[in-house]
Amino acid sequence: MDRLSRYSEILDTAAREAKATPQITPVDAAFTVAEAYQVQKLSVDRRLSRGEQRIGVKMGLTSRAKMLQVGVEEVAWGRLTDAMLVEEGSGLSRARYVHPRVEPEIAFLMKAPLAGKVTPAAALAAVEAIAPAMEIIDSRYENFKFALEDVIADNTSSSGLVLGSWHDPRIDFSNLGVILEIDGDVVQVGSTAAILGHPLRSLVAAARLVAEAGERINAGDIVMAGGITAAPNLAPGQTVRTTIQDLGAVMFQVEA
Ligand code: OOG
Ligand code: MG
Repeated sequence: MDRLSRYSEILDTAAREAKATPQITPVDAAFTVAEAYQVQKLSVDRRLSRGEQRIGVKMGLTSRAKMLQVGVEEVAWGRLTDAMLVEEGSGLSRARYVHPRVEPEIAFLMKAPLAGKVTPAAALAAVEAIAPAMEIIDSRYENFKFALEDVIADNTSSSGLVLGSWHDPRIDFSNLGVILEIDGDVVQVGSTAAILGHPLRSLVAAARLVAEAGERINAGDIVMAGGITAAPNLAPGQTVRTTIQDLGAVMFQVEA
């Protein structure tokens, strides 16, 4: 097995067994971003070969708060599958994750394909609807520590997403207030403007980055725009809720 396939197997196994694995970059200084995206594809292909379906893509590290939290200052993308969907209002099992965190996000539902260099207007025209959302991220690396190449190889920590109700995308969603509550306490506040100044810029970047990998965003895809605030840790017993101005709330519970 070649080196990249071996990394993909290690990361896929770490995700399936919810057991942390050492970072790649400290022992493989030659590991590049391009190789990391190949590892990501190989590891997601393993999931698809087990029957999971591709449902879209996610953008990561699109806000200052997120970049500062993990010390990586580069936007990255990852692949979403149906196995990551967590039903809104339901409970998720803490035991299935290594050290999960939650991020308030905004999700796009696409009605037309998008790829390459596109304008914000063209990106918006391809959007069917927007929803308040949360992403559950779970780095497969020990202590949630990684360099850019590591986190890309690890599918940018993707492990779950929760979607709220869909809204007409023609509303102005450039600067909507965002509140993240755990057990009724407000733990993070922010604005959708934290996402690259406007969430649409994240979709524009997604179209470009996905095309660089020879792929595209398809009609019917979900695109997660990226965390708006720093991501708090999840623990059993918590009720987690994100409310976005004009878009409503989305919630889940953490079970053992
Ligand atoms: C990397 C993934 C970041 C986001 O929305 O910024 C991400 C991580 O923090 O583990 O999903
Ligand atoms: Mg995210």
